[in-house]
Amino acid sequence: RVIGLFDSGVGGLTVAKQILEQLPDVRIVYFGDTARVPYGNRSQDELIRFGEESITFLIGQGAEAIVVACNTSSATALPALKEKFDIPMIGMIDPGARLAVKKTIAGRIGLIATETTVRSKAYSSGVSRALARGILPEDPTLRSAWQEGEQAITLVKAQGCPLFVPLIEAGLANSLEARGIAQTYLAPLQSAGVDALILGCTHYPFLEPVLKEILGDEVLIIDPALAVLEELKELLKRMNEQDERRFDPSADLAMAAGVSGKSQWRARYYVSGDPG
Ligand code: DGN
Repeated sequence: RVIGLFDSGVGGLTVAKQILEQLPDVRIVYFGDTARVPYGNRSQDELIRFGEESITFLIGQGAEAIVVACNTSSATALPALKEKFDIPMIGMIDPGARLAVKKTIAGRIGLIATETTVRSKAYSSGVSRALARGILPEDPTLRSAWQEGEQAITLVKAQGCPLFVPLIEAGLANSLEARGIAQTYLAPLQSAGVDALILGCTHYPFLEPVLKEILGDEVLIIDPALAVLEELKELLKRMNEQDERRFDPSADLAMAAGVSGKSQWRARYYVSGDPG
């Protein structure tokens, strides 16, 4: 399978890394829009247009599904992009929000992201959607407190971090400057008592060592890429099942030719020459 990923720059590579490590059979085509980075303050129209261009390029490279490996694009452009292209598409927000709901132990979720992602309130809506869909925290105490209405699970603080992406793109993720700026950005989240912090920008895992050092063990860092990976596994399963179903009309022929099971599936390509 060929999966297409795009981001404003190197950020989406943190998502690509998870996929490459966990799904060895998947091929990745990656587009980093380094000519137009950062996306953090782009308008919705621009982000939709950039997304369309990236996806068109990736499809041209053989992509069969797309991971929008940019939270800013996912937060603002995903519905429009899904509408425009007839190809399976996974964004960062809903998987990330679901993971945060599962992992929080105090129900106090925090977010760091680009200004655009913060302004969109996409993660707050994502957390509400996850809860409405019946996703529950894994922590038993919080789970029962929430079910009995004694404890809320919400995004209590969202912090825009406009200086992070330029620092990371400049290769300064481990610099003293990055550390100082991270301290400033994280202080309001620490004051708000967040126990789980969503890295709401795919660039931020590059800063994880610095963030961990500042936050200590009190705050769990949530990388939405891990949840995207799980969603991608599900999608690949569905795509494979669909392919097997599509083979059905020729199944008799295949049986007559003496092939079955997996070999039948491969035979589809041989017989029809039509992979789609
Ligand atoms: N990596 C992108 C994201 O996840 O939002 C954004 C980066 C940017 O260009 N500001």
